[in-house]
Amino acid sequence: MHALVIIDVQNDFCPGGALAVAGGDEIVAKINAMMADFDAVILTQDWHPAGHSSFASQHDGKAPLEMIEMPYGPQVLWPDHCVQGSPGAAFHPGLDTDRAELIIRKGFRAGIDSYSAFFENDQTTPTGLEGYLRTRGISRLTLVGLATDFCVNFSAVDAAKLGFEVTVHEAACRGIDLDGSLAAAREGMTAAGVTLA
Ligand code: VGL
Ligand code: ZN
Repeated sequence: MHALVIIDVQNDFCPGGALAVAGGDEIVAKINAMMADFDAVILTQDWHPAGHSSFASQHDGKAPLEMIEMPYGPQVLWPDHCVQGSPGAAFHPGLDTDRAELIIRKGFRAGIDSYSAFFENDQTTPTGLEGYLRTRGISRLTLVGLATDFCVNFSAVDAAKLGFEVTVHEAACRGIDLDGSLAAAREGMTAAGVTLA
């Protein structure tokens, strides 16, 4: 069983959104066209409470894209984005969400961010996706979506570590590229055994 896992194709990560990824909307039609080729389609949705600890607005004197030290390690600070129930947290209106059999939400705990669809940024708190995939007999994953160097990257590396056969379809991803993070993500994914297609 081979699943298409569509990472965070949400308004806030598309042009005009709070944390816009360049060309984020360009991948929507491609992703829709890919869906028919998979046994299962799964969506992830970045889903933060207002005042989330990853928002620069919650840290005096800090600006978006600066780093802080959290109890679980270093954390990039972001503009307020993907607040639960807000238009920015909604999926891009062009995305065909009807085909999705699961929507996994992440980043909903105020004190911890979650880039990966499998584990929060402490790298131990599970989202439950692993159990869902295993109990459905899904062993192969193709990942697409936003952003290549953050949520796609962390999801792909965790999936590979868990023993899934993972491909990232880069033409259906777009990255943020913060201080070389895109090149580092490609290297990290390759080292983890992820196939970049
Ligand atoms: C993401 C930064 C903050 C992502 C989510 O989806 O890549 N990036 N929250
Ligand atoms: Zn987020």
